[in-house]
Amino acid sequence: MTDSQKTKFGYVAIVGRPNVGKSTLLNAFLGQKLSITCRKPQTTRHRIHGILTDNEHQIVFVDTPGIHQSTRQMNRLMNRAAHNALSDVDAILFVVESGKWLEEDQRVFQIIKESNKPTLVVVNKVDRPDNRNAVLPFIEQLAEVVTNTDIVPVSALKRDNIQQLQQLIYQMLPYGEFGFDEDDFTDRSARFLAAEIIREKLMRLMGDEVPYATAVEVERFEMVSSDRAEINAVILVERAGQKPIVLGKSGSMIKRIGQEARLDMNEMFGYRVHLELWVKVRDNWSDDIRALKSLGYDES
Ligand SMILES: Nc1nc2c(ncn2[C@@H]2O[C@H](COP(=O)(O)OP(=O)(O)OP(=O)(O)O)[C@@H](O)[C@H]2O)c(=O)[nH]1
Ligand SMILES: [Mg+2]
Repeated sequence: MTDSQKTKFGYVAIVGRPNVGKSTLLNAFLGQKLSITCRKPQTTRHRIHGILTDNEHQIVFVDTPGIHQSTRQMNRLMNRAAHNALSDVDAILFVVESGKWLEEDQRVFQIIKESNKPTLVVVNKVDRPDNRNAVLPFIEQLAEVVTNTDIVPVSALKRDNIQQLQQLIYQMLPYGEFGFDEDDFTDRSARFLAAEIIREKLMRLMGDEVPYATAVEVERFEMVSSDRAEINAVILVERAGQKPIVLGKSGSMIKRIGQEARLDMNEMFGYRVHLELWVKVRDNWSDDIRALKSLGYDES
């Protein structure tokens, strides 16, 4: 039990348009990988909590799907997950990409303003060689748009200025007792994290279209001894024609997905994992609200 006068505890949402580096930022705070990342947009589909604790502070970071415009059911649920995240938090990190203020950023900023929560603007990717000289002018321009809000340049990838950002977040946190165990680092189950790791490999290893038509369902996750788990997972695709693409030539693609996922799982869980993957066709799962709910996309 912590003393509520001495400790600070709060929820901090990480929001922004797709691909600005929100999940990379969460992982930088935690000093380890929790949330999956990819160079392609719309990688994060579910809200995920990452918990960071020191002697006096506990921050629950809420990583959210990038807010964007789309009418597909899954994308609507992803947007809703991001919106819902805002109503329950104590503060917001609004992540933008250095040198790139788009209409989508403006839209996200509007939503944040309406929430009336303490906000920091995080200008990410300042390490990119193509815009290093453009960082200062960008911040100056941004300051005219996001008035009365602190702007903090960082590189989530290189973990530059993350400590300083953390100090600023501490100032925004309310006093209160810790809400989680000091050893906890996420609210998500190993089962969920296993599915996400597989989805990351699909995003990273496959072409530009098929990954968006896939979902992952862990059907079995069993500790067969104290240091060994057996995991069976199904990769869902929307159309029969996508199945051979996920399998690859003589099964080479799914083999690689399985190998890379298993290595990440070994590291994340700290025990050995035996992983079996299958591919199944489930027609239009991404537009089928019932299928989406069973896959954990509905958070209302
Ligand atoms: N150069 C550079 N690249 C970065 C940085 N932060 C993130 N990236 C890259 O940007 C891409 C997107 O990163 P993510 O963390 O997946 O972005 P996101 O905002 O979570 O994206 P969604 O979940 O799709 O909304 C990845 O290729 C990252 O490696 C950074 O500080 N510098
Ligand atoms: Mg993400």
